[in-house]
Amino acid sequence: MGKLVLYGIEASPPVRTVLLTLNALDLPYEFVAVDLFAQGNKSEEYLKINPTGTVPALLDDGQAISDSHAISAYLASKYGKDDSLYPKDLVKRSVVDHRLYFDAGVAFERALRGTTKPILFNNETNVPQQKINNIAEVYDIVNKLLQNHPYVAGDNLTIADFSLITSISSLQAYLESDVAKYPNLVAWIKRLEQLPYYEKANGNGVKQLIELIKSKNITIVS
Ligand SMILES: N[C@@H](CCC(=O)N[C@@H](CS)C(=O)NCC(=O)O)C(=O)O
Repeated sequence: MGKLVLYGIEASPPVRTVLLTLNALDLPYEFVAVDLFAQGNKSEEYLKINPTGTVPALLDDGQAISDSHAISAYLASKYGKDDSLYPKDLVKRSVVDHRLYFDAGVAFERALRGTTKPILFNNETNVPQQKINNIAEVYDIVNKLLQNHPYVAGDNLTIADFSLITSISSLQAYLESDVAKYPNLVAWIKRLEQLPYYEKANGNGVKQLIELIKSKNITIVS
């Protein structure tokens, strides 16, 4: 097995997705901190590993892989004892991929990063109501995905759950998911919180990110 080095910061949701995958697969790894506030992700050295300058990035025996969704799919495919986290069956895989792309484009990028980046990096304190509506829309969609199944892509835990839980647990900083409105979503969050590695891989980082966001004293404006 190769030597795995994960670059990132624990507060970052996509970094936590990879931490969940690494822990689920029981893989040893080295963690290298990249300080986003000191532009560590824009250094020449880091851009050689991930040209988009975002965290996470992974080195597997020197081979660079970027984007949490791609990294998780790679790790599960290469090191999974079976294919349950990322199915080989093409139809089942397409369902997992759908949820991964939904996270990449909508839950993480539009709802979470679209709201958080101006607050943490541009000192913005006003959050337009429209952004909160985007978050509610994500909760509504994921609640629907969970209507007949315990996990977002069906009856088994997959890497799609890891991607969406890191975004959705972080989005609670702006909008707490109401059990009356989103019962399946809230039950799923509780289900994932039971994973033995949850606190270590996601819980700690979520707390750090939510505390950081709350320290900025944001106001929701219509
Ligand atoms: N789709 C990417 C998103 C990665 C991403 O946007 N990471 C953020 C931290 S949460 C980042 O590196 N931001 C720094 C920047 O944009 O300069 C993934 O899943 O890995």
